Amino acid sequence: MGKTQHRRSTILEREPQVQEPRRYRVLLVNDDFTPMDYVVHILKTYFHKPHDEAVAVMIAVHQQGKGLCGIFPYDLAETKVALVTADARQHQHPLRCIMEKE
Ligand code: NFA
Repeated sequence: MGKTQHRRSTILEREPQVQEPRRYRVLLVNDDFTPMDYVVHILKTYFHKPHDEAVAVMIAVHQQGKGLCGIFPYDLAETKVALVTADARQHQHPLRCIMEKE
């Protein structure tokens, strides 16, 4: 024989052929003008936070400059950013909502 024998790998041995969908962090960014109560309202309305959690996230954003609202698949993250941004602009607040890869 002499030659090394290669054997085909079975489908179960190969790399998985699918990836988990990427997820995106949606964040609020602090500013000097948006009222605290309005930010709490946003967190309750669009991120389904209970009152105390909404207050805690708002304070974290206020103190640390940014805060996590949630982690979502791309389309949902994009939708949340668009809805929050539209709401803030309608109320003439400069609040920024951004998304970043997890
Ligand atoms: N910093 C804002 C204020 O003092 C409150 C705020 C919190 C704004 C979180 C944006 C995000 N009114």
